Amino acid sequence: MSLTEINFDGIVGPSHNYAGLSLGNIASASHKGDPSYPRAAALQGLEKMRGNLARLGHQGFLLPLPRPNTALTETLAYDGTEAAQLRAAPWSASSMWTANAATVSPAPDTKDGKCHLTPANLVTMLHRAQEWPDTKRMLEVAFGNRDHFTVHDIAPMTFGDEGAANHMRLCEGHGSAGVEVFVYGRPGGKFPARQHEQASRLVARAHGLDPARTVFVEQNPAAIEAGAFHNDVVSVANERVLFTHAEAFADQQGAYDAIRAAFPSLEVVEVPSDAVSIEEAIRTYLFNAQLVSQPDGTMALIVPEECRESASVWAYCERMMAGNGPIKHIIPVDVRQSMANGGGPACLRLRVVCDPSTVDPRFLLNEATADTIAGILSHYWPEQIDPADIGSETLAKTVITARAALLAALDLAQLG
Ligand code: SUG
Repeated sequence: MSLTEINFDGIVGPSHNYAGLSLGNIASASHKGDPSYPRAAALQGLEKMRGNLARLGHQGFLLPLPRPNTALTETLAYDGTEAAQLRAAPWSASSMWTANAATVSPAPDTKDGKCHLTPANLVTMLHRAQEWPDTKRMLEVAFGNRDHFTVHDIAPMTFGDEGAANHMRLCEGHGSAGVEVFVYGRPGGKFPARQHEQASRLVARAHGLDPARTVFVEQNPAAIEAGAFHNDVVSVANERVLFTHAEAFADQQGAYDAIRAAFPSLEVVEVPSDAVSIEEAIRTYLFNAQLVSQPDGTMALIVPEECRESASVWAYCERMMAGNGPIKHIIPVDVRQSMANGGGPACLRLRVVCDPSTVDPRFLLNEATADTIAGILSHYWPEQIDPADIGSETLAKTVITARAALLAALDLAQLG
């Protein structure tokens, strides 16, 4: 068995739009009402996938979910008195951010030696709470090999769970036993704390993690108030390295100490606030990056283009590349359409450490599949959606036809 990390990116759905649905997500709020460009958005995501396929040798993808969600539309019983945001929820393409699809514990970390996945209930936001039934169904197909994977039920709805966006794994190498770090927020602040401690603890138990190799850390309430609605907006980990803003955790030193007690070779790369303010980190998504181990053994940080345009962030990046730290390469990518809704490179991917031969091959990307997907996106994805189009019959038909064409092309019509 050769275990490797595969990034499963969400293909941006044909209904991608800016409805300002996520309270506490500054980009989502500030782009509310803008026209969106679903075709460009999906092609940007596909380019990121192609780059990582070439760089890392493996790349997976997950499909857009069925939209508009007719069951949710019926439940919401529109009569014209409802708020516009309620009308937009069934149209959201938010499943593109697959870091929120599930929490994943790879086989070396679990009691039964299988890779465990718990779909996130995403209960805090209506437009996201509709995702899990279809996400679960898709995960059960992609990771349907029961000798190697277990797909769990969601955590009970009273405990908010937002999946891998609040979960980090430290390890000597992806295939060796890791220490899993769950980051939760304490409710009561200006913005919702979307990951509840009880959900994190429940997922860790369900996955059969060793308590001695599991750490629970509280997010800094001030970071949530500044717009870090998920921990992956302010820190990211890979192998021995934790790349984090100095204001990510409620007790920063306490968090390092707790992780180091379970994982002594932890290497912290902390970005001080006087080099990059928490606001600038959130605006540019420096930490919503993919920190990846390249085949030559070096680590690369795949950041949004916005980082290169920020004087303080890019100055820090240049110093980091020139220094002796573990992060040697910084690779900017253009995911602006996703960024405008608060989703950077890390939001767009779900990391799964597994043997690629155990995954349903229909979810693995190669150049030929990428060309097929590009052809469908270019032909069927709407070029532009204006806020007034949301709810229209014509747009509904376009979106439904586009997704069906993608599923047929990928031999995944069973998820229709
Ligand atoms: O849940 N945006 C997403 C962004 C998710 C980012 N994911 C991670 N950090 N891993 C969210 O807030 C915006 C939708 C809208 O406004 O229409 C949205 O849902």
